[in-house]
Amino acid sequence: MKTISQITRLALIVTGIFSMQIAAAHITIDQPSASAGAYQKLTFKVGHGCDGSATNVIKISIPVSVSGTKPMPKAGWQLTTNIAPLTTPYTSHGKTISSDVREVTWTGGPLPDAYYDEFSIQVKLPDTPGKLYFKVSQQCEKGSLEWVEIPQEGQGKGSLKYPAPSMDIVPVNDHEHMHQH
Ligand SMILES: [Cu+2]
Repeated sequence: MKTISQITRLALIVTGIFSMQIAAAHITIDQPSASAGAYQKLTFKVGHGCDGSATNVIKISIPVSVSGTKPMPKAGWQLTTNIAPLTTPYTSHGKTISSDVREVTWTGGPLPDAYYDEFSIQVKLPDTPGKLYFKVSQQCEKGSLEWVEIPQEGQGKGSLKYPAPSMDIVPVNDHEHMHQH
C-alpha cells in the first residue's frame, strides 16, 4: 500500500524529470559551431510553446556582426524582415551593401505545444571567432517567451531560464580539422 508521502515523492520525481525535458527543449540552434566568415545555414529548433500554449510568432534578432541574412520561407507562416541601415557598409559581389536584415519574423502556424518545428536562415558569420547569440521572441496564442538571456563569464547556460540560442564561431582551420575525423 502506498502512503501519501510515497505518492508525493513519486510526483516530485516525475515533475523533476518533466522539467528537465522542458529545459532541454528550449529554442536552440542546430549547428553548435561553424567557421568564422562562413556562409552558413542556421536552424532554430522550437521544442515547445509558451507554458502549453501554441506558438504563432517566432522573431529572430540578427546580431550586428552577422551579415547577408536570408530567411527560409515556411508553408503556413508569413515571413517578414526588418532591414536597417549599416553603420559600416561593406562590399559583396562587387556591390556596396549599406543596409542589412536585422530581424526576421515568421507569423502563422499555430504550432501546437505537443509538436516541434524548425525555422531556418542563411547568414554570413562574423570573421572573428567567439560565442554568437541570437535573441528570439516566441509569441503564443496565450503569453510569450523572450529567449534573450546571455550567460555571464563562467556562468553555465543551464542556470539560465530563457537562454538566447547560441553557437560557437571557430577559426577556419580548427573547424576544418574537426571535420577531418
Ligand atoms: Cu525550453
